[in-house]
Amino acid sequence: MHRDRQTFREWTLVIIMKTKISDLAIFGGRPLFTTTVHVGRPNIGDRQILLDRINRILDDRWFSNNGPCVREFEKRTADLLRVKHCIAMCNGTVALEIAIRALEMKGEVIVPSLTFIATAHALQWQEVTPVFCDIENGSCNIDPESVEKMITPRTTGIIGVHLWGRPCDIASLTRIARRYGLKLLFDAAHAFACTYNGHMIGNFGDAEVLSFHATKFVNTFEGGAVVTNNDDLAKKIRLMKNFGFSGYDNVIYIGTNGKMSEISAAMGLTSLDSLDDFIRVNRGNYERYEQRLKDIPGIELIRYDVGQNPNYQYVIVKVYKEKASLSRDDIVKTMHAENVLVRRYFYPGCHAMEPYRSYFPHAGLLLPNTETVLSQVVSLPTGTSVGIEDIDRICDMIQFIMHNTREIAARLADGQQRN
Ligand code: T4K
Repeated sequence: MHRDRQTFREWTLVIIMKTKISDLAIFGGRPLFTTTVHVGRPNIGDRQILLDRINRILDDRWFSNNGPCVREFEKRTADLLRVKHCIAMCNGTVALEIAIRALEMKGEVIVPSLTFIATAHALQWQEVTPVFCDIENGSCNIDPESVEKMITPRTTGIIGVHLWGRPCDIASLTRIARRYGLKLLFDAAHAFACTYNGHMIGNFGDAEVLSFHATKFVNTFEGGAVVTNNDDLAKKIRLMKNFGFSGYDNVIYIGTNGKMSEISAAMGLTSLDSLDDFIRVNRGNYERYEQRLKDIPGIELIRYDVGQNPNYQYVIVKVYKEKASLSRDDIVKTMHAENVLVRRYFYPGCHAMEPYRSYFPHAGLLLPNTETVLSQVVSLPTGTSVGIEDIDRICDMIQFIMHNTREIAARLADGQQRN
């Protein structure tokens, strides 16, 4: 891991102090980094151990269909999360689709709009209508009060999302689901290895869905899983992800191909080996951002609750335009010019993307908190490819931008940016 960070720094570091507005790359200055600094660079773990695993896969000529690496990855994940069943899949979206189908969600299912589009698409793909509810102002997670308001006779379920790895209000959602007889699924794509009131995420609702995409805290290149304590549901999901095969030549259920490959599982096992290192690095990065950004007016870092054992995979700041005198989008544009590819996760919200935008053109009116937060959030680079020195430079730049917002805004309004 140390080598990954070293290589990254050698490639990217050009020390440029910004002292005047014209030093900003957007106005013609030299960019702060010579190559792009990304949000979501994959964590790699120990390269040699990964290559050894891959060599074994090649020697054994067993590449897929519930091979030894997948079985080990499922066992280690289930043990870590202290959950009975982990069914590994080819990605988190297919895991969501299969879980939705296995739970027999139909009609309408309530989801927050502030999530990655896959949460909504997985429903629509199963011809279930996603009904978008609002988020809580403080936590930015699904608001149980808003959920309750959206329930109709057609509602069959709720999907809660642990956005940016911070657990949503599981207790209230569980109460609502029980009261109305609804299925409860959690999209835990961001929350691998996190806890909720001392219990591992993965144990709540009817099932929880994980993503092991390259950008995730633990990755399998592409991958996902459903985790559940329900034996019957686990059995059904296992069949569904393998065409419904129950032994040779015997199909007993409609299914699809949701299997994880051996090479993916090898990467997942290597990620699991380094899990504590990933958390340590992520936490160090987050704390550095926290320390460096705390006194900068107009922005606020969204804090993790240390008691919930976060994985610190996302570092998110909110920009308050009223205080900053510069919009979030102009800040993003200015940082992109410096080769810092911050992201607006998850602008513009699922309700503002197709096909939902056309289906429910006025959905935004019912989502005031979501609309506000969507105009404020910026996701900053972190993970094992980002060094503390990189973070210091990014923070110096943010500080410079935030101290010169009026002049930057005026120049942008004047069309002075470099194209
Ligand atoms: N639910 C939630 C809440 C999710 O966030 C996701 C996935 C899912 C469900 C679905 O799970 P999967 O089916 O994906 O397993 C990225 C990911 O593609 C997506 O998986 C992830 N959420 C989402 C948060 O982020 P984009 O559209 O931002 O991807 P992209 O290509 O712009 O990459 C993001 C950044 O990562 C870039 O700055 C480049 C960097 N990157 C990316 C890849 C793939 C790398 O440095 N190396 C890489 O290999 O969606």
